[in-house]
Amino acid sequence: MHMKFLAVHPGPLMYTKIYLRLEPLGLELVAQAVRRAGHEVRMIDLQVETHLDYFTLVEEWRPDVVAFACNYLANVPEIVDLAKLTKQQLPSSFIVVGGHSASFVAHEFLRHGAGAIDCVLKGEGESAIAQLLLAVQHDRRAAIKVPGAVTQDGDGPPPRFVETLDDLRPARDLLRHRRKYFIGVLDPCASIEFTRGCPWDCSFCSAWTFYGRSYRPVSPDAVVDDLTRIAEPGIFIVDDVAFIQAKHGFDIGEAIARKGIRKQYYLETRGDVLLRNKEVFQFWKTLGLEYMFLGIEAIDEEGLKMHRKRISLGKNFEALEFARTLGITVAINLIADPDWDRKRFEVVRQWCLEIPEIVTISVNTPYPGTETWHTESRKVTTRDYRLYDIQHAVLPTAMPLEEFYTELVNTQQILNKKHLGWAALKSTATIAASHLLHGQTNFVKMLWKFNSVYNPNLQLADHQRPVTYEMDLPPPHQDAVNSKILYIHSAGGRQGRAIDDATEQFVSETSMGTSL
Ligand code: B12
Ligand code: SF4
Repeated sequence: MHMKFLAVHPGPLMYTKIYLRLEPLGLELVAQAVRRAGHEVRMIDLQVETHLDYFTLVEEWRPDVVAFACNYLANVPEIVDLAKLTKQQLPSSFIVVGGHSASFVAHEFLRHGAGAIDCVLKGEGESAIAQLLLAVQHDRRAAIKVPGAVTQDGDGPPPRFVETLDDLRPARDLLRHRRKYFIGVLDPCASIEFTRGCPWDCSFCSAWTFYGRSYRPVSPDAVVDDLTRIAEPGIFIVDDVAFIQAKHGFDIGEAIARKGIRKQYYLETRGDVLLRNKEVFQFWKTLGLEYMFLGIEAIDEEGLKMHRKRISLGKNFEALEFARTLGITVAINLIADPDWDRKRFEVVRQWCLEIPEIVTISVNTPYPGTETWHTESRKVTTRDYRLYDIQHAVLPTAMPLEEFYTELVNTQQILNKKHLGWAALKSTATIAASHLLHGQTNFVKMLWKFNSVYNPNLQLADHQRPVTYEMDLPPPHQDAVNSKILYIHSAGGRQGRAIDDATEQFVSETSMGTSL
């Protein structure tokens, strides 16, 4: 007997309101795994549809299972409230939540749900969802036997990896508003995955703790097969660090060239990977690479060390120099620390003005699932999930909070002055005109939105909102990594902390199925 499965992506975040809006690729994979198991599947993305649309769909279609994707902490309260209202509307429905953040705060989710959330499915969703649905059909209490499941009865076995990333294609056809997804001038834009996981271990990041420091490539054939089904001209490559393995990058590129596929690409990578694999990036420029994001994070050695980026400042600057020679748009990110004073912001502002790149600035935020969540000795000033979006200060600020936000937004304004509004339209006038002609308004609308989204008074007011759901604090644990409490998928083999040259060589040269 088949069931009706409704996959739901929550609403937009502060980030999404200005820079980009992307299709929920992970949820599409989960949806496809469910469809392959013979169930009827629908999907709704609340980044582009309303809560009213959602409740209307629930009322009319009456799904047996509602599955929410939660990659971001800031979405937790919204999902808990939606789950509660859904359970009232459809008491017999089974409600499950999955994704990065859901995996790291699984027990809290169940507690906030007060009975409305039946299960949190940790880890890679496509590996266990069909098994979970079998349990839901026959004996709901058996859900606890599914790998990765956390239910009101306790924790199931640890989550398992999918056997291969090659045999499942995302259910892209289930989204009703595909033209709403964009990043900058790549409008409309689809997303694709070339590899999964990251072998580095930056202290502020949870990519490696989620995937147990494994790193797995998708085969070039599978990538090309997926690409040929994508209608959009823009492609966001979702890999945390693109082209760590030069051979894999070349193989995919050559397969794309052979097929004659022409797209425009966006990717994210590290400075050291860029320098080591220059030819791959040069090759991809010829294939249509348009945008690159480099996680620079700090412009001083001390900052890089604090985030454990395992790269020197000199290398990062060298990487920037090289990126400029590629003739593509380069964006970088810097992490502002709440202890920054006015002088520090001023230094960063000057630096941002001197370089041609787009600079985004985030706020150092200990995030559940990261090492800093356990080791950050400063006490967090709030446990409101909605403020954990790396745009708000959740650690004590050295300056009064109001001044911190004023300085932060003034620094972020550099981006506005350099790259948004009229400045950007001048340099991208032809692109913008062509988008408008094709009815694509996402990019052009975004150019004028900065001031209405980034505003110190609004940031400050966000701290005053009543808080219904508060997250738990972690027990202080200075040795969180070695004790393995951080991992969702268990760490596959790599025990020590150091990434030495030999390991890097290994990561870059092994072509398939690396699991460290
Ligand atoms: C695209 C993206 C974004 C987009 C969001 C677009 C969108 N609509 O989702 C933007 C740019 C807005 C964004 C912002 C941020 N992001 Co982000 N983002 C990504 C990125 C690059 C790709 C996501 C993706 O499509 N992955 C591929 C799919 C296949 O994987 P997936 O979504 O994780 O889905 C799998 C599982 O999570 C699970 N799953 C997912 N949904 C569901 C649902 C159910 C029901 C089930 C059972 C399972 C399940 O199964 C899926 C298949 O295996 C990831 C990195 C990555 N490579 O995953 C980071 C990542 C998810 N982001 C992250 C972070 C930290 C952020 C930021 C906080 C800061 C930042 N680093 O930019 C902000 C959040 C802003 C805010 N206001 O809160 C972290 C993880 C967050 C966490 N919870 O621990 C990641 C892993 C990056 C990283 N290295 O730190 N991000
Ligand atoms: S910040 Fe980038 S390099 Fe560092 S662990 Fe996360 S994904 Fe890997």
